[in-house]
Amino acid sequence: MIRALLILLPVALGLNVPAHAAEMTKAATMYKNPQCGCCTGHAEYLRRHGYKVKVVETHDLVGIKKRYGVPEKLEGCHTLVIGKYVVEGHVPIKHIERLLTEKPAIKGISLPGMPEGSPGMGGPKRGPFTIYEIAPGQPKTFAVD
Ligand SMILES: [Cu+2]
Repeated sequence: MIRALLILLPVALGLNVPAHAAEMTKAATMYKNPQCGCCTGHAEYLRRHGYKVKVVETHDLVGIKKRYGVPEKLEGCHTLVIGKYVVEGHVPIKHIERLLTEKPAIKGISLPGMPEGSPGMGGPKRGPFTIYEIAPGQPKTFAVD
């Protein structure tokens, strides 16, 4: 038993270091209404992909979206803040990763509305998702998925 622990301990510690470093860069804050279940679904999805998600429940999502520069037509059900970026709605992980890797000069990205089949929403996917850039001016497409 003790021998097993001694063997496993360095392995556990060795695995902890990169995991912790990854968590540091993947810390996110989610602003959501207390009643929103699909928001929780998206938070759990992000956690499964290694994000450390702090959930802040608020009745002032309008104020939050205003603060982070999310225009009305790009609003989703929750607002995620990761580093200097905002991620609005049920955005699939690969686009969040691309945003964080490429670091474009925009405020963030959004999958507006709550399309069926998007992460955290469940149900069948009924068509391609258009993920938009959050930036001043007319919304530009960040990705089609
Ligand atoms: Cu939702």
